[in-house]
Amino acid sequence: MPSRIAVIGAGPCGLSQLHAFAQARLTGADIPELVCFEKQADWGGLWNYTWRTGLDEHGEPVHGSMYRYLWSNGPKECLEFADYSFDEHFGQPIPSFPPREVLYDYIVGRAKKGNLERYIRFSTVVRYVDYVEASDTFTVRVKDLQGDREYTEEFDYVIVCTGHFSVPKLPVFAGIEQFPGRLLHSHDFRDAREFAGKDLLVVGSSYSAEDIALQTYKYGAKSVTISYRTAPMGFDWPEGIKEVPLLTHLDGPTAHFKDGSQQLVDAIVFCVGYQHHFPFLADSLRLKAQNRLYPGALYKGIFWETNPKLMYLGMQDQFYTFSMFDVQAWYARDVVLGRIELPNETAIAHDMALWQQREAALQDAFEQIDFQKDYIVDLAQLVDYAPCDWEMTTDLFKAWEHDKEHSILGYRDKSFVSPCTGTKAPIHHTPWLEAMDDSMAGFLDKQPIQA
Ligand code: FAD
Ligand code: NA7
Repeated sequence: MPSRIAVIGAGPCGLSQLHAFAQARLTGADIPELVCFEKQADWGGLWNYTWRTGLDEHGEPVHGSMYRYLWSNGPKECLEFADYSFDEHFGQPIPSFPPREVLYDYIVGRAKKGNLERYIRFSTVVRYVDYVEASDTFTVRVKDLQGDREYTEEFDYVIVCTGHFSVPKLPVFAGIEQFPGRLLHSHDFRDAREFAGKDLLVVGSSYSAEDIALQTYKYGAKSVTISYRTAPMGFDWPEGIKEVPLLTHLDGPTAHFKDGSQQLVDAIVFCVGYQHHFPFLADSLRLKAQNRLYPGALYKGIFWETNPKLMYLGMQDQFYTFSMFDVQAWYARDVVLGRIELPNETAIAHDMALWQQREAALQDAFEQIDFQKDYIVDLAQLVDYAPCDWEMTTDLFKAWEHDKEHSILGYRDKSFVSPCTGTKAPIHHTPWLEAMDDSMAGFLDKQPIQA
């Protein structure tokens, strides 16, 4: 039995991992000592909203990338914890697309129920992790930010749960230094109202570009121009939002695009994605990955190929989130507890190659959804995570994709059935486009409409 595990980060993944061990303990298993290091003063990861950008109160890079008025961009039924339903947490059925604070409350609710804070050292940033071959352990150097003190401890396993949507990618475009307006990455976007009355350029064509375009439209931007690199999102955008090819250069406030068109803009939000960035890991342990469904070098999407005592959770591009993190956490736990044995190196390499080949052949979002579901089922079948109708979740995701094609402004007004409880969600009392109040009280207090 190994004695100590370091879990780095108390966001959704870190909390899933602590919860998985705590559940095994409740059923009589001997579990190792768990120490979770969390650099923020509170848990919940990205869902723990901060108004700060740049550096935090300790001079550390701000982790948060979420913004005011953020509503879930997928149905909550697809991320529901199979062992802690929304019905249990809120005591009433709630609509399918909640605002951030509601999801934060839900994540934290299960952690509080399990008394998980006993494992967490808050305001403690991990500075460096290295592997010591002689002792087959990891040294973990951390800084207690409140106490202004560094120290090092040894662990038998390290589980990295630090997320990968916090460190921006930032391409350079000619003329950017002379651009007279506001320039920012989506990581630093906090409040759509800042862009009311402005002509905005959004660079990128994925979830951040889509949602920041919608948010700024909703809160009064004069126009939103979305510039894509590979392909437009192609939604039926309302008047005031348009898609154009890639930005080539800026000439003062004028943005020029690949098709020769141009647009006068007041501000630019670069929604060009994030880096998998782990400055606290020794080179030999550090995952280098793009935002993919099956990042290389991780067996089962979790275990560092050359040293499986190092694990990573949640490093995938994500359709599924909280429930996928749970299944990963259960699997990682069961390997640590010796309930699942890892195969030999050849079998590991073969398995990873099969998944990577399959990912490379995926044609569209529908196939990607099936791929991620199959990945989860591959893990779930070997662990005792609460039953979940995974096939049903893919149907929900596909319906959601169609809803977005049908109405990009209206998809959040739809209602879904929970694959965990069978509860049909009511519809929010106010259509998303008119719902300016994103508080939990505002969301829960008024009666929803029965679907
Ligand atoms: P995070 O939530 O990023 O948590 C990582 C934690 O690690 C943080 O608490 C951080 O402080 C801590 N940490 C980092 N470095 C260190 C260190 N060196 N030492 C100690 N602690 C450290 N998902 C959905 O399901 N629905 C949505 O609507 C949705 N919207 C999103 C919107 C935005 C703008 C973004 C960026 C993401 C969104 N996501 C959404 C996806 C999101 O990635 C997941 O929901 C989830 O937060 C991932 O959890 P995580 O634990 O992997 O990472
Ligand atoms: P994603 O999903 O990784 O998407 C990044 C986007 O940025 C994608 O459209 C890329 O275009 C585009 N990109 C990347 N580099 C460039 C350059 N150099 N020029 C132009 N466009 C570029 O990140 P998101 O922030 O949208 O989403 C991350 C999470 O946040 C997600 O889980 C959401 O729920 C919220 P490409 O298609 O590759 O050409």
